Amino acid sequence: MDPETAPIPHGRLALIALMVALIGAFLVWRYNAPPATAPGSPVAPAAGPETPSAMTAGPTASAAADAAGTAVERLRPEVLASHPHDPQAFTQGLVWHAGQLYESTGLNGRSSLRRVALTSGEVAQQVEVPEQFFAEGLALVGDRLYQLTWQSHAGFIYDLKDLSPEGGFTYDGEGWGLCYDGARLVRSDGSADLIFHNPQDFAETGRVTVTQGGVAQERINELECVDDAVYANVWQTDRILRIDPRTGAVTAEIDAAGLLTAEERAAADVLNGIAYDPEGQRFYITGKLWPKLFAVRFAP
Ligand SMILES: [Ca+2]
Repeated sequence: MDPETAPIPHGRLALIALMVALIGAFLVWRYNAPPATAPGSPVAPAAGPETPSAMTAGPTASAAADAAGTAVERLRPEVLASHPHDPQAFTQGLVWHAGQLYESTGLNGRSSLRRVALTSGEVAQQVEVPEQFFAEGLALVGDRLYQLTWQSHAGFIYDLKDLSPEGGFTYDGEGWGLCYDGARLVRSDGSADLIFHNPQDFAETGRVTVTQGGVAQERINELECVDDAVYANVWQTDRILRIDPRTGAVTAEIDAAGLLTAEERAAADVLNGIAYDPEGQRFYITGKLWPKLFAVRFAP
């Protein structure tokens, strides 16, 4: 007789049946137990490339606040018009004032401050920044323009009307974006922080970490202060965040992908540059080496 078909003794059959029943009961108990972390928890968002350190972040008070009702609006730019933009301008700062744009461009040897005609994109006036500096964010305080530099811990001040130099200031850390909220200058440094400065002496007066769902949002770049909010480009992404600067919480996320054609995109660098026109109630957005600048509204 083939050993595989030999009859199993009755007692052994009962033992096997008991073991199968016990294993089955264990499996039913194990897989019906609630998991340690509920799926869809606000502390486990999809990670973007800009949030490498955020993957290990645990639940925080702001995550609870977000879950409690600080909904993040999802917005898209609604294009009102597009205008030419100098494709050689490595845009690092953008400001609208009285119908003209003021632009800070980066790269060593190519850094500048410009006054730019809005609709034609023509550079009406340009001041070169010494080549040892890599110019960054730009903000208007009264009738003076403040310009950051990337890693030189130094900034420049210019007269708004003729872009003549008016001195400078120093600061710790890197300079990325800059805006003025009417009382404070707000700086980004490539981290997830917004850093506040007194415009009189550029002394640091405080800082807040930008978070979305409790997760720190790294690589905050060009900034624009609008009413009680701060808008920020996130470096190397098409995301623009609207931030509550009192708490650092992101209140809206704008997906600005798709503004350039694939052909335009191939020759351009990343989205960077936000200015706000309160009279026309519109934003102007562009990017590093972008051939176009867009007048937009942010809409659902
Ligand atoms: Ca700006």
